[in-house]
Amino acid sequence: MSLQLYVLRINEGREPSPFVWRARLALRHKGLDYERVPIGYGEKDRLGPSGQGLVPVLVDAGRWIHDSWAIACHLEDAWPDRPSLFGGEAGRGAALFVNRWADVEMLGALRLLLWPPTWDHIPIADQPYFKADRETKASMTLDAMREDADGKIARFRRTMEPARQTIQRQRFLGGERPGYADFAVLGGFLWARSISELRLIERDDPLHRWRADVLASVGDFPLGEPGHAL
Ligand SMILES: N[C@@H](CCC(=O)N[C@@H](CS)C(=O)NCC(=O)O)C(=O)O
Repeated sequence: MSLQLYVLRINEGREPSPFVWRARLALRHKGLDYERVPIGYGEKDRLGPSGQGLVPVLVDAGRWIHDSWAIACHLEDAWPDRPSLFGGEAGRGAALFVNRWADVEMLGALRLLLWPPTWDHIPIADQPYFKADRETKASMTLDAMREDADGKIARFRRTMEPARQTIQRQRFLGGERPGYADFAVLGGFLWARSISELRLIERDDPLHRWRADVLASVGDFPLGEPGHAL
């Protein structure tokens, strides 16, 4: 078996992409060994064979697969005997909804909070690209994004309410076992952890218990120090 995962790596070995974290958690859940291939923002031409320029990209025996959801589906279909990411077809459908909710609502609330500190940790040569790209996407400057951090954290905490209510009734987002719905959401927290020491959730938030349980489920997962992913 030969698996390679292309990941985004910035200063001090930080890996900020929430989508890459999803893929790493899924590979770990499946118990699959793989090689991580780090690239910088200026090296996306190395993803050429995938036909696009975003990470994560998984290369499985010469086949290039891009998009974190497509990677999760590939892992589930190619290794059906390993621990399931979805727990069946109905679970796959529900996990897709959670994945899209996390893309739109959760990451939507996190972007304005996390793009500025991500920029702080990007090699100087790549900063102009990142600044122009993210400022266009957000229709505001990175400096403007830095304003009202408390308001943005409050919005993020409200956004997490459906997840909070779910894990107060069951152990994981998909039920009693961890799975891809959990990894899709945890990816956002691991992005935050990789580039900041922001307290995204309050000390007594039930999401702490859930986060710890998801991480425990993947065993000895290399996270590094707070503020330093790996
Ligand atoms: N829908 C894609 C999104 C992938 C994506 O946006 N990746 C970002 C990293 S977070 C990226 O590669 N960005 C490169 C860039 O902005 O130039 C997925 O789920 O994998």
